[in-house]
Amino acid sequence: MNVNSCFIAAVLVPIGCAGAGCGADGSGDGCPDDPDKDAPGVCGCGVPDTDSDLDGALDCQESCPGDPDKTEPGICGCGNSDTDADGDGLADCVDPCPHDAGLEPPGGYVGELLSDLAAAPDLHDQKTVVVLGTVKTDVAAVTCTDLECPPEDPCCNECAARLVIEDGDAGVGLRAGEVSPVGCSGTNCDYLDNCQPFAPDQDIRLWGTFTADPPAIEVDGYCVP
Ligand SMILES: [Ca+2]
Ligand SMILES: [Ca+2]
Ligand SMILES: [Ca+2]
Repeated sequence: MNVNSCFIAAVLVPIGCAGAGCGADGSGDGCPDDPDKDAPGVCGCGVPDTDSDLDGALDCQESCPGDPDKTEPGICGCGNSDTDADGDGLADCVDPCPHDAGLEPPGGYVGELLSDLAAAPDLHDQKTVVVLGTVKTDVAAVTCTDLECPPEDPCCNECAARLVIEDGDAGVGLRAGEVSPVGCSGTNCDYLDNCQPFAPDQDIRLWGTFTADPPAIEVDGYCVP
């Protein structure tokens, strides 16, 4: 046996401490450079074994240490649920119509900004567009029959109104399509509540053919985003 190696071993191996956690320097500190740890633990020296969001996975073991419901970003990212509310296989965060299974804009979802349509209508003339906005009733354009209603039917009048979809300062009109009429119908008592299917102030995603003059969309389909 080599005399020198025997001497070194006798100096370096501390008495009463063996295995993980025993420092190579014989101090008993497995993490000599980490003042908070004596042993590597799960996360290793220099990284605390902390579970910040208390979901059972240590911060060093997961990609979403601040989201107690997720350990990986998944589709929607940390902090956002991957819920698929309508069960159509698309998570809500990537589903243009998250509440309507099977109802999607044509050709997948390609967003168009209403401001783009309003700023350059000729560029989009006769094209299929998909837009997101809020339905507004053009109150000035509301027309109602003006009948004398009998007491038993106080709201006998019929009303119609021009609808606009708005996003900030931009807005385009909605035009009646062949399939589903676009406009208000109801009575002069409650026409603003009877704007179906486009209730006033309802956020909506719709698609159809855009015409430039006047700026309007002939609606083919829509959903509540
Ligand atoms: Ca955690
Ligand atoms: Ca987590
Ligand atoms: Ca979905």
